[in-house]
Amino acid sequence: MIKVSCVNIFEKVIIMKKTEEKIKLYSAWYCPFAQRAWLSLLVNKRDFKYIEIDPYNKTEEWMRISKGFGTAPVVIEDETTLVDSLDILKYFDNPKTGTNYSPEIEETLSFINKDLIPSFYRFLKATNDEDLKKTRAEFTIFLNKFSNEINEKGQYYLGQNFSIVDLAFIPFAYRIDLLLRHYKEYIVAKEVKNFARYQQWYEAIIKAEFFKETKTGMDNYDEELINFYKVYSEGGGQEDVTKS
Ligand SMILES: N[C@@H](CCC(=O)N[C@@H](CS)C(=O)NCC(=O)O)C(=O)O
Repeated sequence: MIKVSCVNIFEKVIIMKKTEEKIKLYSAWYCPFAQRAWLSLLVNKRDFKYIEIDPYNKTEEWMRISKGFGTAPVVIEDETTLVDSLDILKYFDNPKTGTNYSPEIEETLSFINKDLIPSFYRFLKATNDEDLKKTRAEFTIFLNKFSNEINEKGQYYLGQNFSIVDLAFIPFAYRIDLLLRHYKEYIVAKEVKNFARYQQWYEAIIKAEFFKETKTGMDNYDEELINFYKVYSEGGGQEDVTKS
């Protein structure tokens, strides 16, 4: 298995990124939470400087930048520091240029963050037969719930309006397709009842230029993601992601 060092990845990422200093995005190339923030900046057409960091390396500087949280993403604009990806999505939300937020979607965001995403990680990390069966069934219920609630009157979750919900879930939907297929032989098309609807939503976003830009310019992005998450597929990796 080829293991590309962080330095190589870092160089590639730095070359392709914008250099406007006003907004700084501290990101880790593999991180789905950071990808949310990155997508939001692109979709809402904000200039920013991308800074690749290793959030697991708790240097003094990183802990100072991240206000003691030590997690990616972090976004800084002037005096404002944001350390949570959903807060970042809301902060840059701009219905005129990109995303759309309304308080009515809070319940959906909470479902995505507290049910759907932790259940994805539980399934990815499951190793014994009993856990695999249980986590797979639970995850499939949640994924079907998301799919069933995609509005039929447009290509996005809310229908015609591109929204924060689309950005909140798409980095995970991408990893679900890639990683669960690779590590758990889980094929979304076979598990989601309303798959045509789900696929239409999924492809509308992953084929968009802004999504492609967040794939870091690495030719072997998918392969690198698969390598990065190997330890998760064996039950390791970050622990709190499985908790609601
Ligand atoms: N609630 C945070 C979670 C972010 C998160 O867990 N990021 C991971 C990388 S994907 C991280 O920085 N982990 C470092 C650590 O847990 O020490 C958000 O939504 O922004």
